[in-house]
Amino acid sequence: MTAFPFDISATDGAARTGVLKTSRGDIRTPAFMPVGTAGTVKALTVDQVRQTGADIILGNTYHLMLRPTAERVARLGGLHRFMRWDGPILTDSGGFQVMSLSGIRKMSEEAVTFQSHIDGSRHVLSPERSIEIQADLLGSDIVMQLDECVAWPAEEARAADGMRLSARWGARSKAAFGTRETQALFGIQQGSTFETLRRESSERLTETGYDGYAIGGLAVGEGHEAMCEVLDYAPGLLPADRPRYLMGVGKPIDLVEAVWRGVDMFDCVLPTRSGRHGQAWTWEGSINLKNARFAEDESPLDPASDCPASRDYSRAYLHHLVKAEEILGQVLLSWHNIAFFQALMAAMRAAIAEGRLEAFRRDFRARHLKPD
Ligand code: PRF
Repeated sequence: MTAFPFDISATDGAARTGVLKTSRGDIRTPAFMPVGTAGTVKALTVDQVRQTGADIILGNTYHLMLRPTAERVARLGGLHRFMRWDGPILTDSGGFQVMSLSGIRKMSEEAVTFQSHIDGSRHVLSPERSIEIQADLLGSDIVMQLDECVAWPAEEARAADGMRLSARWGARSKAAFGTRETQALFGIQQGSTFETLRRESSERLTETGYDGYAIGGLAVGEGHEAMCEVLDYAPGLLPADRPRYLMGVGKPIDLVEAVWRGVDMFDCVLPTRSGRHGQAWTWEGSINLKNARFAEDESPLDPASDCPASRDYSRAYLHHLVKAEEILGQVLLSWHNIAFFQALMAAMRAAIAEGRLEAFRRDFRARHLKPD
């Protein structure tokens, strides 16, 4: 396997900071990956995304295979060239998006069969086809195995079936991926909220052997406390010398609690999606710019930020843009939120390096655990 070098430069309790070195550049960890589902981090140019400090973005097999199709992206030179992002790209394998977005689906040992949410057309996604799309056609740098994310809440027997199918699909994904010089393959731990299943999942993943390990099946409705309970043990079941990636998480408070428990990488639509709905995340918590209390508030979202969206525009102006449903409101709030998430990760990296993550977390909880 490639095994992109992962240099951990400091630890603080279970938390770690370091650099994952890919052929397209370094990823400073803990890292937050903005979501570029359909070949775009919604509302932002890649130059804006880069300016926020993001080292890597995420793309989705499910969306791109349906439109414009993975074959077309390949003919156009791959996803990096197509969308003009020259840094690393991690692609998700498609199984989770099939579950959350598509119409009818059939899950068999061989593959998942689903109907497009766009035009109802029928598609088959197997572990081998997901690898082909991600690694060969899109040209992803970090490829995820196809897995099954069991809906929450789940009976233990159902969660065990999904976890074991995911483990078998992982082994098939690895066989299809083979050995590559400049691309990495990550396995995905499943097992819902059951410690014995998470343990078995980790053992099977470690035996197959991957370049990195994701924690899947969380943030699917169980809530912050239940997720934290799983994160009390789940990261520690995975190899300490490889990156750990918590998929689809989360709110700033989730990121802080997960980093504290040993997670290195994250992705979430929250900063861009909530930005399009008028919500801004700040060091003091989240606010909605629609609120009348901002109508004549001349302060920017964060005067100390070097992001223009955070520093140069008043809350009054943002309030006006959101109320008037102007596109610029969505752009500026998405931009600000991505910049805030990157600033949060940078602050945690510094806190870990200086051995003060516990104090950082205590202060952050005091501001962010209070009701919005
Ligand atoms: N599996 C995959 N992608 C995901 C998840 C998962 O379990 C989640 C769960 N939060 C988000 N994205 N492949």
